Amino acid sequence: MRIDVISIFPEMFKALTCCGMALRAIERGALDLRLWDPRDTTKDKHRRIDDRPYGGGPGMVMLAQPLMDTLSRLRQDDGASKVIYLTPQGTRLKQDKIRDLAGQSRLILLSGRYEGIDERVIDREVDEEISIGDYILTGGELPAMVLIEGLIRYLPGVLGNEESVFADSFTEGLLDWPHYTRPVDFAGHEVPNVLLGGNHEEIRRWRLKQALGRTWERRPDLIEQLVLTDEQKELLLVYQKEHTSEEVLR
Ligand code: 4FN
Repeated sequence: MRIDVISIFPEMFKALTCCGMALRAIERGALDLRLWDPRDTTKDKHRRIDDRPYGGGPGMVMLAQPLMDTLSRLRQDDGASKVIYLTPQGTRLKQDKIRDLAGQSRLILLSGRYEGIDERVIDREVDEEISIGDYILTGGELPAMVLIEGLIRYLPGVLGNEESVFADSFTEGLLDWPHYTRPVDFAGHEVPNVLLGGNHEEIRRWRLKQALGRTWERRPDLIEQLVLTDEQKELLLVYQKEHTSEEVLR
């Protein structure tokens, strides 16, 4: 997958590519990440990429010209790529959107600064507006990195891909179950016995029950979106009985 990112701070993306799975994806040729600085297309001697907003008010707006010129420059070898602007006005990013976008061979991501970009760039060039959540940020670079990070695990040949992406369907849409590793006794806190017994069916049911129960407790909105199997309904009911106090039951 080729991803072109337009940002006035291309160096921020070193945080993504210095290490970890994104680096591995690049090394294996599964990810071709290219950064484009709109400042490189400016024509004035001050290399301006922003100006004051029409209508007045605080802050600055990113100029249309450097963004449009950057887009036409990076599009020279292909005009069929989806352009995504990371913005608080966008649709909230969810896993199913990431999965869909992973099917594209190429993406163009646009990260804003200041108060955002000239609306005419959005009107003319942007195909999708995506937001990673409701909080104030100083730029769209981290949101772009969040999206790229989310895409990594769907790229072919990136480790963990074949097994962990598709095989964990029995807990799809659920929060994780609790994880434990050595030692069995950590400062008096022990690992649940079921995980030490080696009964794989019992372990599978315990994990599924924990995943369901924790999702029900912490993210009821996620549970509501699911169609539970008979086994999942049964296990959730057991969890709810175990975790509901006598007081609430009365
Ligand atoms: N943010 C809000 C309301 C008004 C402005 C902002 C805000 C960076 C260029 C956009 C923020 C959050 C999630 C991009 C926030 C995102 C951004 C994102 C983002 C500089 C203009 C700005 C009501 C959401 C709190 C600054 C709410 N996902 N403006 O943060 O780019 O993608």
